[in-house]
Formats: sequence, structure tokens, C-alpha cells
Amino acid sequence: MLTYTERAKLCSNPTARRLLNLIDEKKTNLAIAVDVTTSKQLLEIAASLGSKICVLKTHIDIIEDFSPELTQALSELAKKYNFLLFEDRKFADIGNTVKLQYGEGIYRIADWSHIINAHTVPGFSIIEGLRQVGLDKDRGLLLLAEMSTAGNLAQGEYTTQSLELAKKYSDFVIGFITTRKLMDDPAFIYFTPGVNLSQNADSLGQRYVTPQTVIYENESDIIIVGRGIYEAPNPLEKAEEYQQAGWDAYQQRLQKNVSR
Ligand code: S5P
Repeated sequence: MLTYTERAKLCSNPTARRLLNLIDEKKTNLAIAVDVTTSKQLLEIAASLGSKICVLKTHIDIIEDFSPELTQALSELAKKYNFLLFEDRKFADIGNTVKLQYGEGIYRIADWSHIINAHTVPGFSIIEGLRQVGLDKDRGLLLLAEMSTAGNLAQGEYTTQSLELAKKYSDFVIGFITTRKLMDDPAFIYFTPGVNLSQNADSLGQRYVTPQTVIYENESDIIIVGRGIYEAPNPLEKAEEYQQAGWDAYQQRLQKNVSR
């Protein structure tokens, strides 16, 4: 098995390279999902946990006091603590519409978010639309090949076809939202949400597994943790715990492959 850094050399997309390199540099495969509703909370978490994470995932449209200063401040923190921003917009429309949603409007996502994601329901045109905006800015796209929720429809042929789309646009598609590793090509990066050390589910269909299951057993690359960290009494301590768990599982996986 290759290390994150070794895989970085195989990526054509600059954001993918940067991400894989910084994971090894910072020894963290932890992405935090900060689903809070004020700028203040978001910036406080970004500043206090920035050194522990490789990616900070936002839902910018849930911030009730949004202003462009927020994304400016987030970008500065991302630079200072060396993490990437991932706006979890889950684009799902026709090419022309997603182009506008990505590049225009209040949020100007393409101007600050290194990584975005999209459902593959519309087919190739959604990728082409996003790519027209993001490729020149060195951005990267994740496809939702699977989801974490109970009863979700992203499986079987849908997942298989999503992988085919990724291969076709591998200059812009850097990986997937998924529960597990899906392909042998080491240039694709797997992000897995639905991670929690103390709960199996929430009350709305979310399903949780542990960092060990995600990174070691399912051979994914990055754990996405939300409430497990930001709702804890001491988020910094929790972030360290998840960082360690994710990193230990990765080290074990390297060993597993060596001894095979
Ligand atoms: O299938 C998915 C895809 C995503 S991106 N399931 C998810 O839970 N997510 C996101 O991961 C979701 O939007 C949320 O921001 C985060 C999980 O948060 P948690 O609080 O349940 O850890």
C-alpha cells in the first residue's frame, strides 16, 4: 500500500496533491464537519481545531449571519493552519445551473472552497458544468458514490456508473464521498462521513462507524466527523482523539499490507 505522500505524486489535480501531502505532514486524516449556524462558532472551531485537521467541511448556507468576510477569514485560517476548505454543497442540477451555483450568487463558492462535491444523478453534464468554473482555479470535485444514511439509493449500478464518470474526468474529480475504498487507482481519494466513536446512529437515519472501521477495514482515506467533535464538552480533546484514532488505523493498514 502506498502512503498518502506517494499517492500525491500520482495525482494530476493540484488540490489532490496538496491534500495528500498535508495529511502526511500534519499526521491527520481527520476532516471536521462544522454544522453550526453562526459565523462566530464556525471561526472559533476553525481556529481552535485547525492544527488537528486536514479538511474543514462547511455547509455555508446554514450560516444565519453570512457575509463575504466569513469566507475571507476562513481562507486565512486555512492558510495559517494548513488545511483545505470543502463546501459540502452537494450540487445536483444541470450543468448550466450548477455553474451559476458554484461561481455566482452570495456565496461565491469557487472563490474560496478548495473542494466541492456533487451527486451524479444528472450524469456527465454536472461535472462538465462545475469543471468549467473550477478547473482553472485548481479546485477539486468529489462525487457522492455512496451515502451514509439508512436506506439511501446510492448503491449498485449507480455507484459503478459514478466511478466511470470519475475516471473520465480525472483531472477535476479527485475522489468520492463513500463508505469505503472503491477502486484500485491510488490517485482517487475516499472521504467517509458517518463516523462516531460513541454512537451508532442519530434519530434521522444517520449511521455511524468508527475510524478503525473506516480507515483500516474499509480502506477509506479520510474520516469526516461532525457532532462527535463539535458537540463534545471539550472539542479540542475530542478532535485529538479522532485524529489519533484515524492515524493509528492508517498506520495499522500500512503494516497490514506490508505483512501480506
Ligand atoms: O452520505 C453522507 C454524505 C455527507 S457529505 N452523509 C453525511 O453525513 N454527510 C455529511 O457529513 C453531512 O452533511 C454532515 O455535514 C456530516 C456528518 O455529520 P455528523 O454530525 O453526523 O458527524
